[in-house]
Amino acid sequence: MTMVLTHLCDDIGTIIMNNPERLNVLSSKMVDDMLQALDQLEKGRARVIVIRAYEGAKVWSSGHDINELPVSGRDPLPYDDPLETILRSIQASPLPVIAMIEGGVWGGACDLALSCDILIGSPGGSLTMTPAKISVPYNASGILHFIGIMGINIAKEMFFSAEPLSAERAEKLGILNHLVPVDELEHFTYELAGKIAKNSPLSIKVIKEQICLLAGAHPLSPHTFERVQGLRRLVYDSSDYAEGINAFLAKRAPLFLGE
Ligand code: LCV
Repeated sequence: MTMVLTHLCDDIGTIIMNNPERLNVLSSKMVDDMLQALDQLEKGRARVIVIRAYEGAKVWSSGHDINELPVSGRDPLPYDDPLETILRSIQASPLPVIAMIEGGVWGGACDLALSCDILIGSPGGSLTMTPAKISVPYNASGILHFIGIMGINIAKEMFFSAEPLSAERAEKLGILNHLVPVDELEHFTYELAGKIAKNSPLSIKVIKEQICLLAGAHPLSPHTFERVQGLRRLVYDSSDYAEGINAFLAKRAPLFLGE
């Protein structure tokens, strides 16, 4: 039985985490189903993806399946851990991914939400980082991810206290892009997704990867610099680039073909 529901409508793909009994725990089965859904949408007509929980969820996701944490002596979050795999897949997806968040987000599910490109939450929701609660060391890529998004002091408070960070405070800190009343959350999310879906997929794909490459603020290796230049050339050499300009000048909606 699949743990996720997948929809595609008006070029917007939706992945619904759908395991109420276990509060959308990110078990290896849930992650496998999410990876399959992501792959299917990326290969299809989707131009943007929304990741959400089932309607009315009090918990968006309760994080890594504690039952699947390895017994002592082994790294609880190795590179090939299912949770780490879905985080990298979302970050590397050529499509913009929006996290539509209602309810509580726990542990590794916070990293999942933060791996999305845009986060939209509602009052009453929260983000709780739990490693210190279950004596997990977390991992370098995850910690760097938190520092990059929220800064060192807030990351320390989240990891050290394991206390919920309210959606209201997360929005003030810029962790959430938008805070929307829960009864408007779906409409707001899909309205924004629709606007993104109308823009050039090639330009968005290339800008997303450039942001990812440059966000680490590490000195640029020659490889990274050349990769960035090559990505940009992909777009300004494309017919979509000409179409975007011609459509604007002709005062008509652009028809992007992704090439
Ligand atoms: C397995 C679960 C889970 C769960 N695993 O409902 O970030 S790290 O490093 O910490 C990383 C390793 C990680 O992500 O670790 C997991 C972090 N997540 C948590 O610590 C959250 C653990 N869950 C809870 O604190 C509670 O379930 C919350 C507060 C989310 C909801 O509480 P509530 O009373 O509403 P239950 O606790 O009764 O949960 C319903 C069922 O889901 C299971 C839980 O064991 C229970 O199963 P049973 O009905 O069989 O007792 N469950 C919830 N979270 N992460 N199983």
